[in-house]
Amino acid sequence: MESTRNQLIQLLAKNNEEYISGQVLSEKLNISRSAVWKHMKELEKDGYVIEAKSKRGYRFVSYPEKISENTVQWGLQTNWLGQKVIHREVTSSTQIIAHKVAKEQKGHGTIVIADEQVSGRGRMNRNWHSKKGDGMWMSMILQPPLPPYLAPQLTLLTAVALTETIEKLTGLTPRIKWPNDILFDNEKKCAGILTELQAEQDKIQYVIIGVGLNINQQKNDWPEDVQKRATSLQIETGKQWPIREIIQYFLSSFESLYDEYMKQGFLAVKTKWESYGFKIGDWITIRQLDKTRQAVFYGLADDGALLIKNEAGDVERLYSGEIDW
Ligand code: BT5
Repeated sequence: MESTRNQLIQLLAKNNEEYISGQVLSEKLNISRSAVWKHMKELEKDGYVIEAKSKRGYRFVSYPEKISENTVQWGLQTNWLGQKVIHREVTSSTQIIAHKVAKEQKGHGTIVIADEQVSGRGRMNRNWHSKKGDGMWMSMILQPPLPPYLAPQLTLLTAVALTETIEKLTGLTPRIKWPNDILFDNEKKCAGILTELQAEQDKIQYVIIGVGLNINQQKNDWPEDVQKRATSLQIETGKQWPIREIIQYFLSSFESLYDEYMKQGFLAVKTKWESYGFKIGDWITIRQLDKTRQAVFYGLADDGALLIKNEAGDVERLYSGEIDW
């Protein structure tokens, strides 16, 4: 059962910026008018700006910038992604919560967001530094009707949606380093993607896509080893950025690309990915398990594999590994 407070926020939010009378609110929520007034005072303490006019009622003028289940949904322009939001101020990792929710109730489109992760994780159990209030730390639960071997395409799709978001909102020119990093021409990384999968042999049960984007960090917010490789939107532009709006823009961008991908296949993603791909046409170093070798990076194959020309001149497809230069 939803709390009275949340129902109140939703009623006011649905009404956009129009007034809604205290009488109507008290009837809909089944509470007295003075209880409505007390709730309004509590909301104001949380940063909601509310206008109250006699004979007309109440209306929201603005929402607090801080992230919450309600503020993420206010003005969100998606059809299915983020229609359910789980928010934590502090958690170990949003991936862990998302796995638990997906196991219990599936929840295609549910997102989990945290202000801070104390054990944020990258690939291969590496650490992902996720300080309080400075970034977008989010996991999306998806149930794509796909065989498991196509799941890596979703990482590439996410990278495109994230890159488009950064480019559109900040005017920066981000690049994608195969398969999961977003960086700039200075080779500093501002975002990473972690795709985790629960699957049967030929069917995905669910995918959790974790996205970490550094937004308002300063260089000395990170330990030294991370400082060497990391950057944030604030460092690149010299400006603070509103996290809530970035989350909303990203969700819209992801949803429309995902819908297009489901209708038309990977080609729509591939073309966009290649327009942002880092070092296409250059010599790169490929690391797979304990083997390192050089090759020319050609681009993506039609299925999303990394297409390279090895030193013997043969073209190969790679499905895993890491690249460097
Ligand atoms: C990634 O791993 O880039 C995937 C990161 C995914 C993070 C999200 S946040 C929401 C969700 N919940 C989680 O717990 N995780 C996901 P990988 O390619 O393995 O990169 C990890 C490496 O990046 C580390 O070994 C560090 O060197 C570096 N690193 C750590 N924190 C960083 C940061 N905030 N910014 C840039 N680089 C960082």
